Amino acid sequence: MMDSDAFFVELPKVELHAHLNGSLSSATMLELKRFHADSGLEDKTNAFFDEFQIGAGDTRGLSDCFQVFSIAHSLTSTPDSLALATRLTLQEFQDDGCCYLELRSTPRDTPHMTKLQYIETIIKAIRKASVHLTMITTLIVSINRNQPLGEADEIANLAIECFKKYPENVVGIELSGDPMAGTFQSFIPALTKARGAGLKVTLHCGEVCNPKEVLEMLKFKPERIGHGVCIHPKYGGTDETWSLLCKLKIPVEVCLTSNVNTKSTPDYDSHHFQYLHEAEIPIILCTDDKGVFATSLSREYQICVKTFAMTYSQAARLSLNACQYVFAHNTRKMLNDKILNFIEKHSL
Ligand code: 6MZ
Repeated sequence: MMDSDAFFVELPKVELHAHLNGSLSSATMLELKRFHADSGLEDKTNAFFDEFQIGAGDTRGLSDCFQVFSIAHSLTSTPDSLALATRLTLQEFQDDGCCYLELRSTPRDTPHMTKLQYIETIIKAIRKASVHLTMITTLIVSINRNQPLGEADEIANLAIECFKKYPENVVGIELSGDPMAGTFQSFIPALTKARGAGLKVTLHCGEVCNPKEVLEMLKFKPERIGHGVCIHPKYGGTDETWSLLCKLKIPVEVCLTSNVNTKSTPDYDSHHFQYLHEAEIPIILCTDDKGVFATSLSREYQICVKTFAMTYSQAARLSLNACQYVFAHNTRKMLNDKILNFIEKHSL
């Protein structure tokens, strides 16, 4: 049997919850800084570059975490730097053994591009990279709940436009951003419109304690939810939120290190993963922001196996199960076969 690091890298995995600007590794950030310097663009990151990563013992929590993304944003404000960030990040996910990536990102107007150009730049970078990568990548368009409602509506319209124009690239829409900002209710019209046009929906749900909102979100029946920390009564949910999730069995994108480092959960041992697992709620292990939290998907699998005393076979089946929930339906069989091949090859 190969060593643990190699096993979890080689295991074909699907990544379904990765924010582009949170996924920039230190190496990618340095490359982007060099690119900025070579292009003669102003670089405002010098003073606070070291603050981009939030490690386990960091004093900063979830609410502080939303400030660090502006560091990445300042390095992805032109079409060329955004394309470079996308290309390097895709390569890193493939090098870590991902066979399918659903990348998500929030379109921004910058002095150098409009929101539409932002989305199209990422799509073009994905298409270009797919010529030499074996990993399949699709895009989920993000709405930040901190933005004014008009902006959410504009982004939903752009997501629909791009979904029609690039159906093989754009697969979904999601709601993220500081969970203390805005209300889910106010985003329902924009999300419903996108869903009506055929986009799949995933929502950051229960990242902080707010049972009323969790109920509203579950009743909306998104195709998947992200985090799902405060749903079980032990974690700030209620009997009603938990029993509804158990009834609907909405797949949860679980981000272990993100939850620990932002202190949504005190440590790995007490992570709600075990409750979801026991209740047979579908789980997809994900990284969230692999750059900010200095992690990788193979590392998340390793942590999961170590923390919850799982076998390699159970870990491989977690990956196999996850591929049923990818938004690009037409890739499911191919992904399933790829992971099954790995399982058979290693007699798991
Ligand atoms: C909620 C998060 C997040 O979109 O610019 N984002 N939203 N909870 C989290 N948990 C830690 N991590 C990242 O990537 C950065 C954006 O993703 C969302 C935030 O809106 C952040 O600004 P993009 O590529």
